[in-house]
Amino acid sequence: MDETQIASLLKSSDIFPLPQSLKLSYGTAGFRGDASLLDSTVYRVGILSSLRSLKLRSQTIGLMITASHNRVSDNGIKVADPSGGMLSQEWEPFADQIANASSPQELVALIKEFIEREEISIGGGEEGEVWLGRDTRPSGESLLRAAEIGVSSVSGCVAVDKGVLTTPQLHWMVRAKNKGLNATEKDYFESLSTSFKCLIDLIPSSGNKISNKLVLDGANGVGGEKMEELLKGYLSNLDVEVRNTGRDGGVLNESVGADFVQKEKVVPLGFGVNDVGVRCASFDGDADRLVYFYVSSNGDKIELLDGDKILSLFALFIKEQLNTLEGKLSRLGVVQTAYANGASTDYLKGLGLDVVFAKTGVKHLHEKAAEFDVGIYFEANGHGTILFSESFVSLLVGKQKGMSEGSDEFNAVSRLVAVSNLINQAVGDAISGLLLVEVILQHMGWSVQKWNELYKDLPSRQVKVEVPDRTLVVTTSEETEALKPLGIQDAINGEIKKYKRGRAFIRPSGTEDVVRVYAEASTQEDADSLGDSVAQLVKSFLGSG
Ligand code: G16
Repeated sequence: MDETQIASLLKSSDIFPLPQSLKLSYGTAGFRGDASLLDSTVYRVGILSSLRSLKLRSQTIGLMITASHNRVSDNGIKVADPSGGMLSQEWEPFADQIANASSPQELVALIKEFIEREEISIGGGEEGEVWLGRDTRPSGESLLRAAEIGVSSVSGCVAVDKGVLTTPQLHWMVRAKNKGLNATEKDYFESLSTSFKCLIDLIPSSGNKISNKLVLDGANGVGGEKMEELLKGYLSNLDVEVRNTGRDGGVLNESVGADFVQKEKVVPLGFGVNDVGVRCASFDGDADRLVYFYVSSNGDKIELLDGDKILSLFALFIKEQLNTLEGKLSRLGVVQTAYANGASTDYLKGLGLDVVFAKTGVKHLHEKAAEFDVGIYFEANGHGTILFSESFVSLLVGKQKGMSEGSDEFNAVSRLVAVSNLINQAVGDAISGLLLVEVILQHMGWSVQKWNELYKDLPSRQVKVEVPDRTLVVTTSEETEALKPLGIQDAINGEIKKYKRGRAFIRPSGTEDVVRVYAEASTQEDADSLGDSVAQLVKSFLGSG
């Protein structure tokens, strides 16, 4: 790194001093916090993204300004690697270090040491490119400017502002760009709508017809807006009414959206007694999570179809197509986390599927799903997708050439290839997930109620506990047991034993300043009581926040 580069970094980092006593951690999905404190963090992640692009031979990196399901006054950053997946976990410690560097001099020293270790060359004609996107948070625009300054403070690197996008759109575009494909937002919409129409055309004419009507809760965020664009420009025949678009004064994620609906299991704002029985869906604030629900008879309760149910529907459909093909061509596997409802895991195992578990965070699930030819992963909160290995898709396309057109086998291959184009291969995507759910329900001739009957969820409860220091909770790799504070797991086990089909665990959130408690039991009363007593244990071991 030459003197000009050092001077440029010192100068630009002077504009964005680290707020006093701010301690940041990369967390489950990037940095998050109160938006007013994040200028320096976003600027520094801009630098990191440029270095990553230089390291990976000028491939494009994505940087998304969003705090997803968190409140509107928060913001954050997610980084997309060239594959469209999350930033390699190997770079997270460096992200933590630079985000917490207390002075421009320390920041430059850390960068110097890192680029030497990683053999990244700056200033010798190498070029880097970072695509920036943001959600609809009011703080997004100025944070995006900080990111731009960070990116361009590294010699040879440019930032390209892609405007307001959903997180999965940016990941999709980055992936497409690095594969040499068309990578605009229009290409994204065209790819989704073409593969969706192809799947609709492949629906057997003999099946049940179901109501097309869907009501979508857009969380007052970017997802509702983008869904409307898709409907207007590409899929005008789809009967989707979008509510909570943010245009009518509603606040992002406040009593609306996938996180609210899934955690609280209540009707979001804007929905009620007039929607009883209708198929409804919710996106989260940056549209990477999707859940379905329907309002039950009294108008204030919902039946929730969470990520586990979406996973089960997808698994069933994919398995049906694979079974139609002659010979065993692929390894199909599913990935869940400790939050997966026990009944869903039993159901999936009952289908004869390989079920594996990963730590919370799509970066962990994605990695495991990529080990299969077709890997389906979902978190109960609605974040997930289906990964198709490229070699498997090529094998399918090759085999299809020898099949007679219109045969069951031929159609099964066409469906699998269309699904691989419809469902976002980069990351969980509420829009593409919704389109796939819709087409599978049409294919099966199933109402949302019929889909819900695949299995009955065990009653569960989630509690957030505010404590002075959540990092004191340390768990095993699958997060099912707490190793620290010492003694807490024995106390939790003591509570679990009191309930039939009792299961509970605690873990520190990686996106909010809370310890999360999950409890499950054979009745709702028991799940509530187990959740409350474990929350009490957390308070007594860690103190109240
Ligand atoms: C992010 C991650 C998800 C994770 C969620 C909650 O979601 O992408 O994989 O499940 O945070 O994480 P935690 O329990 O650690 O707070 P999002 O939609 O907020 O980006």
